[in-house]
Amino acid sequence: MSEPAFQRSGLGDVIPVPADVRPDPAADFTIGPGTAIRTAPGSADAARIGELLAALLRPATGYALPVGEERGEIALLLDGDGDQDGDEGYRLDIAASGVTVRAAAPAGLFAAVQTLRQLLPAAIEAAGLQPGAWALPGGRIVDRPRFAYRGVMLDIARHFFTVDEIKSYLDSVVQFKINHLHLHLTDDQGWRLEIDGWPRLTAVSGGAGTGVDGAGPGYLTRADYTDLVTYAAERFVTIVPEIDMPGHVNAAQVAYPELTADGVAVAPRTDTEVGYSSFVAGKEETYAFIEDVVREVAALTPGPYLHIGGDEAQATTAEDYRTFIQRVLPLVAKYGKRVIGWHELAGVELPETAVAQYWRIEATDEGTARAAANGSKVIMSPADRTYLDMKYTEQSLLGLDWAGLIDVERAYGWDPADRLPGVGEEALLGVEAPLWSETLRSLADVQTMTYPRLPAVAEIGWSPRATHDWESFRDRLAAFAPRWRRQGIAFHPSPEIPWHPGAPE
Ligand code: IFG
Repeated sequence: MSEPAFQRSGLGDVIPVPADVRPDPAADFTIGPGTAIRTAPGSADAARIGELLAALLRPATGYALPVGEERGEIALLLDGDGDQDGDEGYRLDIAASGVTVRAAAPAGLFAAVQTLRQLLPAAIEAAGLQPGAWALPGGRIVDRPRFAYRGVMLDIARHFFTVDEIKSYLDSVVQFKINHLHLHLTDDQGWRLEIDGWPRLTAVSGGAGTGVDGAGPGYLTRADYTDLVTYAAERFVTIVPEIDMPGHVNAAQVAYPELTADGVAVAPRTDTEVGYSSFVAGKEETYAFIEDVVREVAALTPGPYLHIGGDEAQATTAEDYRTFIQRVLPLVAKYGKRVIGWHELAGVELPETAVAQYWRIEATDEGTARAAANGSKVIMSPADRTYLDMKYTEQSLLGLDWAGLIDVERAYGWDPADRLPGVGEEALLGVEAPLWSETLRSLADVQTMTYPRLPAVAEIGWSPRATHDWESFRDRLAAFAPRWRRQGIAFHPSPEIPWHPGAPE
């Protein structure tokens, strides 16, 4: 019986489960001291991905694992079939002679690297030398995503998280082929992105004492944000910045009283109430401010999306909400971005380029269904399934419970194409798991709420619907305990899962 850390993975023991798995037990490949990594000739992206793979394998194996274009038993090639593979698809062949990855685009090579990582024994995740036998199970995987948008959202307004914490979070989510990170940058309690020309947004509303219970001073400078966007792009993750409006704007109004109806500054808020603040739809100052913010955020964001929030605007009349959204939509387009908004936005006529993010728990939503019928895409984030800030059980110390308790099985047991009448497969851009930070104070808290439920949403977003199976997912998830322990991820050891032993407790 081999030590659990070297428990063999089957070729399909991957999360998200690959689309097509054909084991060939006679074709195992063992990475050895002389193994090299060969990358597609002339591709800087492939070379960079080769280096990322080598960096994952070198610490535990102690092998040199040189990366080059001439020779290598592990080959990362860009000669995939674009029609079959799409941007993120890949074909992975593991044979006794070596490993060949074929993809049409670099994102497919990166996806294959995440699969390869999971096919090696858990000990590969160790930061230091392990005795080894680095065997990969033989056979062929042909894989590609069901949905293009597979996201996670981090709320850095209620509680601020540093650039390093966000990078660490990114490193963990890409293992599960998550490819969008939505940053909730502004809310009632804090404004967390520096905006030229409006310095008080961060100087005042990103300063000491801001955040829920005054816990989270901090903000991203322009340079920080650019650093994050670059780091994410190198890992094929698109950053989606959110400036929430017309509600959830108390922090902006604390900094700039001209953004309130009577020009009188409002008090900072460190509680968790929602729905009490609103921009003034009838003031031109509002739109001058928003245009400056949109212009700057768009200029700093290479990704195609700018999220304008739009949720819980209880302090905005329906007429003012309509006026406001109809003024802001053209501003986002003017600066070259596609709008994403929480699904309340769909109460207003939307251009079909706009994306509605459904987040509630009701069985139906007329606005979202209408937007889908008009050609808009929908991101499915039903709070009763995907909100990572919901408690696992009543005993959970962290999190809220307004959308109900979400254990791992509940996070896994749904399908986005069945969630809302009128919003079928063809209307779905994908799925996203939001993590609100009212009750979170550390990266460990973020990890505890994220793992093991995000892998469930990641599998729903990537794997073919026909592969969806709770027992299979549960057993594949069990193998991540030793991996997450070695990675220092403070996951919630849910009793639903038969976690594998191994690695330092
Ligand atoms: N709803 C609010 C969030 C946050 C959340 C906590 C959305 C779109 C409840 N809006 O979810 O700001 O407070 O679960």
